[in-house]
Amino acid sequence: MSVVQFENYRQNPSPWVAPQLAVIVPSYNERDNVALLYEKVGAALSGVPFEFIVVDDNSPDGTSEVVRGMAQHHPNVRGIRRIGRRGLSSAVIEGIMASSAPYFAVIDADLQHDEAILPQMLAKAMAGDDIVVGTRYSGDGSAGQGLSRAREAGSRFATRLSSLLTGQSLSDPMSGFFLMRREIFDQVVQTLSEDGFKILLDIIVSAGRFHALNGKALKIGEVPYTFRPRHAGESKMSPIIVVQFLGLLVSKLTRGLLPTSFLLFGLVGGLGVIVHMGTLWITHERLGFNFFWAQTAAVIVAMTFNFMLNNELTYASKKLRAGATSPAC
Ligand SMILES: Nc1nc2c(ncn2[C@@H]2O[C@H](COP(=O)(O)OP(=O)(O)O)[C@@H](O)[C@H]2O)c(=O)[nH]1
Ligand SMILES: [Mg+2]
Repeated sequence: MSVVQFENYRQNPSPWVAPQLAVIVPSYNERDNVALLYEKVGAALSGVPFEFIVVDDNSPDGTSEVVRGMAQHHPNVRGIRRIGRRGLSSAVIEGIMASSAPYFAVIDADLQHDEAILPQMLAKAMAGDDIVVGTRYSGDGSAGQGLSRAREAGSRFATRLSSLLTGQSLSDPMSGFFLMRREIFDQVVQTLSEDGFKILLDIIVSAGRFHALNGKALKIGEVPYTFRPRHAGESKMSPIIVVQFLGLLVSKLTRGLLPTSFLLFGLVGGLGVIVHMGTLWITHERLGFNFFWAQTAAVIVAMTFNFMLNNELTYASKKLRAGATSPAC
């Protein structure tokens, strides 16, 4: 903004309207997607005062700089840049906490979710639904070309597993596309897990239990849509995320008695015992080391293995990288 523009603005400030809806966009390496998503969301939500909050984990591709540039032109765009942290769920939680809008929606940055259904989702929430989920698996919805066959089978299996937890016959609790009243979120935010990809499932289970304690049922609405292929960039889904998801399921099934981090730590420790015994056997029996040196080798190998796996899995959200002075992403 030039000095003249700034002075003009000071004399005629445009009226400010509080956002009614916060659109939360978790992002990691999405520089070629965020601006297009903003345009599409703006077109879909025309007339709705909304803010667009991108929570980026210091993406190496410079997504945060792109968002900063967008915010120079659009007053309803905000960027949160997190340093030394990773994780979809924790990014979403942080974005929601940074907004005061009475409703929020969570949508992926890669244009796989169909933003055109946002007004319908908002209308359902305003009419009384506590949570409205964009679903790929009911009505006119479909996973379209957005998922490979293996991923669709995995997603459907995970959906069945999670109905054990929710006790609800939801068609797509694994969806990353949902809209809700923030009041419901505020009631359960302290019990949510920051690890992993499946924040919606976590919210449904936690809010369902909270409501049950008060003798009420959670009202969940669904709006079908067709899942699209990713626009640009690559998926961040990985086997580590799948293991974290299983940890979340057990943690929620035991009502937090076995936290995800404890389960992952235990899993790594158990595998470490196998690595230790295997190294001991090879060095002692096969390579002919005496017991002292075989045991020393086994301890060093198992210790290193445990550290590396814990760094990748248990502490993925603050993973250490060689050469970095602080947790790097
Ligand atoms: N802030 C943040 N966003 C993430 C992270 N991992 C994934 N995302 C974002 O979450 C959304 C879904 O991720 P994506 O890789 O498309 O997963 P997929 O659709 O299951 O293959 C995208 O907008 C990603 O950029 C992360 O560690 N931090
Ligand atoms: Mg995606």
